[in-house]
Amino acid sequence: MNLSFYDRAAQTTNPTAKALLQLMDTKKTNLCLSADLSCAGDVLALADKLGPQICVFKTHVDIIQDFTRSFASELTNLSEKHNFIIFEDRKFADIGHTVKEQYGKGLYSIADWAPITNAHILPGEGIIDGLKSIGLNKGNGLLLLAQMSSKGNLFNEAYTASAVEMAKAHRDFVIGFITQHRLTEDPAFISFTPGISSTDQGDALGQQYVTPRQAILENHTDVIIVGRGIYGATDPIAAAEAYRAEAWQAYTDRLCL
Ligand code: 5BU
Repeated sequence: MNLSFYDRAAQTTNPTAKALLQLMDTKKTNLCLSADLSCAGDVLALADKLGPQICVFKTHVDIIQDFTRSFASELTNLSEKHNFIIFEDRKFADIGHTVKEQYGKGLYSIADWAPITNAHILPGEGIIDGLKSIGLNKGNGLLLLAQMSSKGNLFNEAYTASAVEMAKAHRDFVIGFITQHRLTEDPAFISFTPGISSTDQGDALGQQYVTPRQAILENHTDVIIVGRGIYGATDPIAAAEAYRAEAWQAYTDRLCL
C-alpha cells in the first residue's frame, strides 16, 4: 500500500487521524519524539525545541514528578505553536469501566489533553468501548498495541491478528497500531513503531532496536518513535533532524516502490 499520507487522510473519519496524516504531509515529518523525562520543565523545553521537527510528541505522564494541570495546558499551547499532536503512552490494560475512569478522571485526566493514547487488547473489546465512551466525542483516537519491541515479549500472530480485527470493528475511534510491521493494507490505520535507533542494537533491559529505514521501508510502518536516540544525544536538535530526514526519505522511497 503505497498511498501517500495526503491520500490516506481522505480515507479516515477520525479527526485526530485525519489531522495527523495531513500534518505529516504538509510538515514533511513522520517522527514521533518520546519525551521520557521526569521534570515537567524539561519536557516542555524539549517540546519547544524539537516541536518543529516532529509530527507527534509522546509522553509518559506518570514519570513526571512535578505534574500539574498547567503542564498539560502548556504542552497543548506548544502543540498549537509547532503543529504536533500529543500522544500519552498510557498503555491502558483494564476492564472497560476502569479504563473509562482512568482516561477521563484523576490527576492526569488524559482524555482532556492527549488526542492520542493507546491500549492493550488483553482484556477484550470492552477496553475499547470504555475508552471510546470518553474519547470519541472529544475527537480523540486510540492506538492498539499489536506488537512490542522488547525481547521475549509474549505477543504472537494470533494476538496481533485479533488487534487488527478489533481495530476494524472500531474504526471510528481506533486510528492504528503500535507495531513493528504493517499489519493491514487498510489505508486508514496508522502504524507507529517504537524501538528505533540508527546506532544501537538495544539496551540492558530488553529493548531491541531497528533503524528508521528498516521500520519504514522494509517493515512498511508509518511513524517512528524515538526517545533516548534524540533526548539522550549530545545535540538533540541535530539528532532529531537526522532521524526525521532518514524516516522521511524512507517514506518517500516507499512511495516509489
Ligand atoms: P527509547 O528511548 O527510544 O528506547 O524509548 C522508546 C519509547 O517507546 C519508550 O517510551 C517506551 O515506553 C516506548 N515503547 C517501546 O519502546 N516499545 C514498545 O513495544 C512499546 C512502547 Br508498545
